[in-house]
Amino acid sequence: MAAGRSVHKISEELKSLTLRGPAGGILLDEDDEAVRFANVRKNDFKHWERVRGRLINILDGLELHTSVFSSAEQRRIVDCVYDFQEKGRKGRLRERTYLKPKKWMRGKGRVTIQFGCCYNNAVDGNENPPGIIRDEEVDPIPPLLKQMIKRMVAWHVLSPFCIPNSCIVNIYDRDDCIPPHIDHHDFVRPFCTVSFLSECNIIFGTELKINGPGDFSGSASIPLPLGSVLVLNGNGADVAKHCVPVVPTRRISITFRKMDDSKIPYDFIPDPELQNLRPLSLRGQNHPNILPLQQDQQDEPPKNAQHSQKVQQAQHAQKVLQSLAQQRPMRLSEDDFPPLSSNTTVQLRRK
Ligand SMILES: O=C(O)CCC(=O)C(=O)O
Repeated sequence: MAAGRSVHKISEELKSLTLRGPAGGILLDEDDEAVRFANVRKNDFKHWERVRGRLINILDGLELHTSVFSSAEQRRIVDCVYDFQEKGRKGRLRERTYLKPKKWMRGKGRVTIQFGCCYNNAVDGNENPPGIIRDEEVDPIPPLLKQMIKRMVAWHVLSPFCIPNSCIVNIYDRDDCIPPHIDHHDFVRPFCTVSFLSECNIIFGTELKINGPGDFSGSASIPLPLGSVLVLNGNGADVAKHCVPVVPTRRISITFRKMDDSKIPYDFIPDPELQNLRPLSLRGQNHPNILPLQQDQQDEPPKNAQHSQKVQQAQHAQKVLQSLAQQRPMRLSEDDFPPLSSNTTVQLRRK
């Protein structure tokens, strides 16, 4: 019973992050959140290219965090995206929130739904240059997508110093793509993209080749697992271009970005729910998901198999979180100095 209280305490604490909709419905799962947080994996990437005579890791600053959103959460988010899409089709979203390509053809583009700001890819009919259109309003970030932001900050995926205040949903149907680009500097770094429905590769390189409509190639390729978050920063955001070539089956991604303060739309109202978000503490002692169970709690025989499994999961979470908290910079290995001609992407695992 006492050990049960400890597990209960963990989930109570994590309820401060409870992910509820405006009507009180649970949007994202909170069960076993300590265990799930402990199971998030972070990969860094290396791919060396010569840029202006210097050999550099063009993927420096990229991080892929896997298992951030569970299958059930992904389903809820995708359903919510379909609702937006339906509303957009029926003209029920604010103008320019929902955009679709003028003509459907292979490699022509994709449906996008933008929240927080109206971003212009290319010079538009009103002669607005590419970038945020400050005097145009779109719908604000909806509750479920705000919950995603809270989760990513709480789980150390996004920095509390760079909390997104805009996002763009990309709905790729078969043969849709996103062409090679570097994200506009009206958005600050880092920013991130979350993947749903089908896995695809995102291609990076200082030079990306356009072989045909939606057919792009580059020197580095990173598979994006479902429910994962790719954080783009440093060279990975600003030296390498990136693109997603035509996809064979439907895929959805949501890109979250913080606007540069000087580019924020004139009528933008900061969302109070997204202010002062804090990551879960990793510093032992004062956070219940890394507090060791009391001795008497550990010794008490488990009441039943399910209960004992919960206790084991909590202990596992405590151990993983403790080791995360104690992490030292990684030691250099041969992987840090790949052969100069290497064109493979080396993935480093923290754990
Ligand atoms: O769909 C993706 O994963 C990439 C999206 C992207 O590059 C963007 O929204 O700028």
